[in-house]
This record gives sequence, C-alpha cells and structure tokens, in this order.
Amino acid sequence: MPIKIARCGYALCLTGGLLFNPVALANLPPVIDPIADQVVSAGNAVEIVVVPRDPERVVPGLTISNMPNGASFLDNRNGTRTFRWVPTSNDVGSRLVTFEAIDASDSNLRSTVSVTVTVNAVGQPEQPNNNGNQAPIIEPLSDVLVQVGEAVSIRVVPVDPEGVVPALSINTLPTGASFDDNRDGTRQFRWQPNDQQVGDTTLSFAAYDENEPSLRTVETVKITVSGSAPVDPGNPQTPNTPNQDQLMVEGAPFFVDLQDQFITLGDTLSLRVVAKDDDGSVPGLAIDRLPERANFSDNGDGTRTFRWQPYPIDLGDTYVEFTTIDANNPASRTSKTIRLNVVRDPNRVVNFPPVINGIRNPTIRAGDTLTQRVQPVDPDFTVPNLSALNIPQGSQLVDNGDGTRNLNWLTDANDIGDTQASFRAVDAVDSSLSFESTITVSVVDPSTFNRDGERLRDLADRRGFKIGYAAVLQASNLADSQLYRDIAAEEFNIVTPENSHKMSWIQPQRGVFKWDDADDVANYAEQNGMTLHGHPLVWFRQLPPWVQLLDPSIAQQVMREHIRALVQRYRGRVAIWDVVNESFEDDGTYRNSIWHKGMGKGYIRDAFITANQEDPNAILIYNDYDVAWKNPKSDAMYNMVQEEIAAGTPIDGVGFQMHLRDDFSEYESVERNFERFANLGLDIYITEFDVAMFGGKNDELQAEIYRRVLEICLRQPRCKALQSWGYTDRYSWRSNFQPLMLTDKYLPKPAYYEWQRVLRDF
Ligand code: 9MR
Repeated sequence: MPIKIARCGYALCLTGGLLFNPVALANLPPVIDPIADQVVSAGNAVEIVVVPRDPERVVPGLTISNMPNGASFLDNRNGTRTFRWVPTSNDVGSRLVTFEAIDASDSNLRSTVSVTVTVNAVGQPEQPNNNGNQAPIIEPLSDVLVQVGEAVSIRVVPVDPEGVVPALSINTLPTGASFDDNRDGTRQFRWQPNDQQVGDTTLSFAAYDENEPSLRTVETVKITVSGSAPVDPGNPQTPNTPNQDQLMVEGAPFFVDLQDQFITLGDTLSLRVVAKDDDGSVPGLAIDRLPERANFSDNGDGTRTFRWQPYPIDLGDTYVEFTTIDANNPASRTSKTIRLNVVRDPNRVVNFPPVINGIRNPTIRAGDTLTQRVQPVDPDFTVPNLSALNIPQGSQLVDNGDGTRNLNWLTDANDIGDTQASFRAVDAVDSSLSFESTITVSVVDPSTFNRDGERLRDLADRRGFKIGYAAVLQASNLADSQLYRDIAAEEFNIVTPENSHKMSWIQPQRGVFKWDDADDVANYAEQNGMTLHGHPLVWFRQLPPWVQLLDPSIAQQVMREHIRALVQRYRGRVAIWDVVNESFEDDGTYRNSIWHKGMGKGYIRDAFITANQEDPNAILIYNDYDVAWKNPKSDAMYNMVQEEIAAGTPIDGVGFQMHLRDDFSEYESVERNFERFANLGLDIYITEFDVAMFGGKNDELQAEIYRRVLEICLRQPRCKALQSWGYTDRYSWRSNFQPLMLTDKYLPKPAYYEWQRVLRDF
C-alpha cells in the first residue's frame, strides 16, 4: 500500500546530522567521538584512536592529560591521534585518561572525553573489578511484515546504564542484508528480501559491554517475508516499481533506481537522478539540504545529476533526501532518502587542496564597517597559509592569531559601488596546491534598504502583540553586522538567540559557562527595547559531549544545574523561556533523551519547577515542532500539558515551532488545535516560523502562508507572539529554500508586506 506522504519535520531533513554546517558563521565547539573504557592485561597493548570533529570542519587541536608513563599519543596526520600504551605489572589498577579537543579558531571552545583504563595482572580475566557494571539494553524493536522486493530498515539503538557506548552484533545476516555502523552508537539493519527468502527470519541483535562481553542483552525481531511483489496501483505493469521506502502518494511521480551509494575518498560521485510519472509528464526534482560542495544540476532531459566529492570529514554516512514533484500538481510528491557511505582506501594517498570557507559577497551600507572574517580550511586537517592578493583601498587585513584573518573596512559615500577583494590559501604540505577566493563587496546607499509603510514592531506594539525573529549566533561578528542588527531592531519587538543558549555552546564543559554571545544578545535586546526569549533550557540535541556520555543517574542534577545557571543569570532579562524543547517523537511517544533516561517523563515537571524557582516572573513554555496541527504528537503534547496543569506545574504556554514547507495546508487544523490549548488556559507562541520554498521560488505562495498563519494567531486571543526563525534568507538554517521575509540582500519580499498589512488592518 502506498504510504501517505510525510511532512518533512526538521528531524527528517536533518538526517545528515553532525556533518552539516547550516550556519557558516556559527562557531561550535569540537566534539570527540565516544570512547569506551578499556581493560587490558599487563604486557598487552591498549590502543585508542581519538577522533575529534568540529562542526565547522576546522581541525581541532587534541591534547591528553594524565598520560601514563611510557605511553604515546601520536599524530596520525589526518586529524586524529592514537593513544598507545603497553602497561607493565607495576601499572596494575585503574586510571583515568582525559582527551581534550580544542577549537582551532577559538581556544575557549573545548570538549573532553575521559576513559578509564584498567590494567589487570597477567592471568586475570580481562574484566573490570566487580563494580556493579550492568548489562546494556537495546531499545525495543517490533516484528516486521514485508513483501518480496520491499526494503526493511531497522535502527538498533543500544543504551548502556553506565553511559559507555555498547558494542552491537547480529546473530546471522541474511544474504544481501547489511548491518552498518551509523557512527552515533547505533547500527542499521537493511535488507531487501528476494523471492528465495519468503518465510520467517528471526534476527537476534546483541548489545554488550566490550569490556565485559558476558554482560549482554539480546533483542529478537521476526521478519516475515510474504510472496508477491508490491504492485504500484497507479501503474501495475511498471517494471520500475518504486521501493516502499519512498514516501509515496498515490498517482505521484516516483524515482527510478535511486539507491544507496558507496564512495571511496578521492572519487567524485556522479549520480543521475531519474523520476517518472505514470501520466507521462516530466516531474520536477529537488534535493533537501545539499551536502557541502555537492551540486544537483539539470541535465536538460528531465533528469538531474547529483555530484559530490566527499572529504575526509565526510567519512561514514551522509543522508540526502530527494523529492520528485508532479508537473501538473505540485502537491503530489514523493520523497526518498538515500545513504551516501564514504570509505577510505588505505592504499591511496589523497591530498585535497585547501579552501576558503564561509564567505559570501557582502553588501553593506556606505558608512558601515565591513568586518569580513576569512578562514582557510584544509580538508586534510592541516592549517593552510593565507594571504591577500588585493583588498580595497583603506581596508586592513588583520591577523586574528587563530589561522583566520579579518578584512576590516570603514566605508563612506565615496566607496559606493562594487569592489573586489581576493585571498589565497596555500596547502601547508604541498605548496602547489592552493585556492583563491574573490569576493565582491557591494557598498550601497543606505536608502537601498528602505521598506515602505510602517515597521512591523510599531504595528504590533499597537495591538499589544510581539513580532520577532531568531538572532544568528555571534551576530556581532557578521561581515554586515551593523546592517543585520539595525534592520532587526527596526522591525521586531522580540528576539530569540538561535543558538547561543544551547547547552553545547553555553556549557561546553560541566560548570564552565560561555556567556559572551548570550550576554551580547541580552544587551542588544535591552538597548533596542526588545523582549528576550530564551531557547532552550532542556533539549535532546546540541548537547555537549560530556552530556552525551552522561550517566543517566546524574542527569537530574546536571539538568537542574544548567537551568539554574541560565535562569539565574538572565533573571528579569529573559522574559520567556523555552524550558523544555522537543520531548516527543512523531508518534507521540516520549523521546529517549538523556533526560528521559535519567528521570522518565518527570523531567519535564522538574525542569519547569526548577526554572520557576529561579525566576518566578519569567513566562515558562514547552516548545516543539510539527505540533501546530492535530496529530498524534500534538495529542501527546496536549495530554502532557493538561496533566502538568492539573499537577500545578508552573507552565504558562506552548511554543509551536512551525517550520513549514510550501505545500502547507493544515490551517483549519492549526486553528482548532490552538483553540484546545488556549482552552486549557495556556498562552500560545509561534516560536520558529519559516516557509521553505521547496518547489522553487514563489513569493506569492510564501506570502499567503505567512499571511494565513499570522491571521490565525491574531484571531486567537491567547496567541501572544509570532517569531520567524531568522529574518533574512542570507542567514537561515534553510537558506537554500529562501524561507524568510527578506531576501539574502535584505530586500523585503511579499511575505514582509503581508505581515505588515495584516498587523495593520486585520
Ligand atoms: O537554526 C538552528 C541551527 O542553526 C542549528 O544548527 C540547529 C542545530 O540543531 O538548530 C537550529 O534551530 C532549531 C531549534 O533550536 C529547535 N527547533 C528546530 C530548529 C531548526 O533545526
């Protein structure tokens, strides 16, 4: 049976996870891949490859503390290091070794991973002392029914009560199946059974502690394969019946032979993407979140080619989602996610040239200062040399002392026009490899940015309403920060920091808080009379590595410390807090976050109570995505808040994120849904609104969605605020899909004028 098309919640769109860098200018701390504790007998070697990753793809520094005598920590010249030690009988016992990754551009950004190395006397079994170590568990799996030719994909998620990452094995792999490492502690079982494999196959997955393999849990799944191949009802004769893992709508176009890909480092993938429609029309093709350096070009024959040369940072899996769109009915679409698995050939030496990342042609107003950061990056993790080839008269190239430089230029009316600046990065190992980058700096008359009519915030103030945006991380470091901040201050009366309250950013190590950017936003909000909306105190994503490896038994303590620190610091300044963010899965079950593991669903109440103790005047809300309309997830959220209200939990409202796409049509359901939450006495905040133009630029359609959502909010007396997730397409987590109300050149789109009109007239 065809499956009804699924709306792309951001979680699905983000399947590539850590490998993407959606905001080029956000500098996030590096992380170290989880490392299991080690047990070794005296005389044997222990070897640990320490793999740091940096979301900005700049190779982090790596240090070790507490290195045992005689051990080494050698540079593998690929960004990783190997800790190697052969302990002697004098070393029997346990010691804690700590590895630290340090951001290449900001040495304040660090993260650590500690490993206990236990050395046993010769002859003693390689087991830790009887320390109460418990067996890991596997999250429950359900039996599966498939037909021949259908794809089965099962994610196996092991959890260890001690917080180490358990090993996973499978009893036997059916022919043609795979059991791949997702590189996040989980593995994926994939299988497309053939007609020889009809019948029941029982799989047993075992999770075990590598140090104590006897401590294991086995989870069994029965896969029942039935005989007949699935028939596409729209096209019973088609030999190219699409796989069921395409999210299909009846009669919608479908992909032909679009499969997972394997790529060897050094090669470039060239993948022709072909879709068909039973009615003979040529369907459109789109890709969500193109990986960096990839392109998706039109072949002029109805097909497109996806080209990508992966870098060492891409080793492992990246997922991309393709969508094919009916030429006659854009709402009729099929999406399919494929896996790109990048492997290294150990016999092949590949040296990639450096690149200069993250600069786009800036546009600034005459009179502003350009502050353009230039950061050369080498995919092989070496640090390239950077020089300027030519820069505008009167500008300076300043060394930031961290491998980057800043082009600073105070402009005036005489500079109006386009001026170029060029930079060269030279490979640190092979000087014949270099990269040049030229940017065009447009200095324009300040009146270019004038917008007709009244400012949104003035119109909103008059109605006692809040209209706002999310402020990009480190807005004061943007090349065009004066323009970015001035327009926001003119238009909005409420602001949320998009990233700077997130735990990985603000508490990179336990008890170490990095307040600079959050303080900067708080000061900016105050200087401009804007309400400050904090986001989020408790979330399952963007956690620092030390929390990812946390023993759930101390999750409560860590959560409370974090809430107290933030709410205390911004008491009286942050008016609204997203206390808990995204606790539910799409089916309405509780997400198995570290917080849930530690406290069960009670963490939500605990978080609200803790926040309320620190600032009884702050408005405390629960925030989630894909809950603005009625569905199992919003039902679950409804039940949860109802229960909390009954228990007297200090919850004031609900944040509905609303990351929409251009095929959005659930207005009626949103209206009813807001009503039921309002009837509970809760306030409603639309916290993260944007509309990704997935089917291509269509300003009128976008403006209509902007208009209708604002109208729903204004019709509902309890709807207090509408904030878009950013305001210029230049700085959006979904930039490719121009989801915001100003273009990437800060010019107003119809969506802007619709909000203006509705705020004025509605
Ligand atoms: O826009 C944010 C982006 O810059 C971050 O990289 C990303 C990391 O998870 O988070 C984005 O914001 C999310 C928000 O905090 C919670 N709701 C979903 C938003 C979009 O992913």
